[in-house]
Amino acid sequence: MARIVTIERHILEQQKNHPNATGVFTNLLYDMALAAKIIARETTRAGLVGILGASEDHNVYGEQQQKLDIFADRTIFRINDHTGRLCAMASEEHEEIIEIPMNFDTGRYVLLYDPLDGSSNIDVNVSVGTIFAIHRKISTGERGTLEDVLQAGRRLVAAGYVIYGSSTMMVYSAGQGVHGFTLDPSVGEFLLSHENIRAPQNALYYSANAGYEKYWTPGVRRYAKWLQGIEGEGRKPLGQRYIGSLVSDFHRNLLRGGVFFYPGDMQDPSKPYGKMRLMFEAQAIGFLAEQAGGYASDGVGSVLDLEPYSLHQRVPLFVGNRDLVEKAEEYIRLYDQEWLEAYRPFRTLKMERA
Ligand code: P6P
Repeated sequence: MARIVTIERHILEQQKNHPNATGVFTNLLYDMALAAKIIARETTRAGLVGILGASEDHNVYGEQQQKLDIFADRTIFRINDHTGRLCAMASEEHEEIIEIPMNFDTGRYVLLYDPLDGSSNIDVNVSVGTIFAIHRKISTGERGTLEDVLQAGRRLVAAGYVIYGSSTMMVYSAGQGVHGFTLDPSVGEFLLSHENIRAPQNALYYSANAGYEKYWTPGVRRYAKWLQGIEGEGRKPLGQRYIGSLVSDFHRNLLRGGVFFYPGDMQDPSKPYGKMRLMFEAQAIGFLAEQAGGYASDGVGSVLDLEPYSLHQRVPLFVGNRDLVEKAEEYIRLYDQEWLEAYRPFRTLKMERA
């Protein structure tokens, strides 16, 4: 009979290699698993409990919040606010960092999360996901600060996502490889289903919103043609798959090999940095990609090396098989000098000291 490995057992087994790791970290990941189960239950019933559809609220980006966004955001907050494991949280749906209520103890970790990424797909029954990232507290005070939250991806302790699709999966890494767990609703447990996921050598897909090709820079346009086998050495074309939900697109490419890209462009030269959120999407996905042998770039270099300057800053994102992502950097170096000059200053902006 195959081993039944829950998330808790897997983390405990992994921690044997990390003598100084504490159970706090295990419990923090377990808290995220509980949040995932609660969100999964609502996501699969969204059409039935009147939770479907947009709410009257809007998030910091001015995007209309879907009711499930708000439910997921509140669920993750309520599961984590009182545990004493965190010194602060940050959510894609909140403009400022989220302090731990004064009546609760604080802890050594910081949790950043996008509660329901791809939420515009909810009403059309397309997979959506939760993305989370965990940093260690670095400030000296009792409670967390912006300094604890705005850390480079290189310093991440762990990251993961939950994908609410044909099944509910939780994929995480604590720095020792990427591991996938599938929810068995009959017992309410995530069970190990994909141990040590590695990006396949041979990629099958590329994911990009070709509807925006008009706005892409010359290098990115040529890169897309290279992926299609039209430009360059005439490689075997990759299939184009784009769901419009980062977690779903990334998950498929992670398992089957491929590259996802959402480039910066010059539609507005003062905003050459694209759409992806560094702190709530790119860092976690980039950490997982690297842990699986892949790579994540903003078109210039690793997104994990970017020193954040603002909680909701956006970055271009090319993520997946390392050779495919490095090819994007090469095309940008060769053909996108104008964009590079517009974007480079954003890579070295410094955090506004709170
Ligand atoms: P577009 C969802 O809003 C999201 O942030 C990602 O999940 C997804 O990859 C991307 O935006 C889709 O953006 O502009 O192609 O609809």
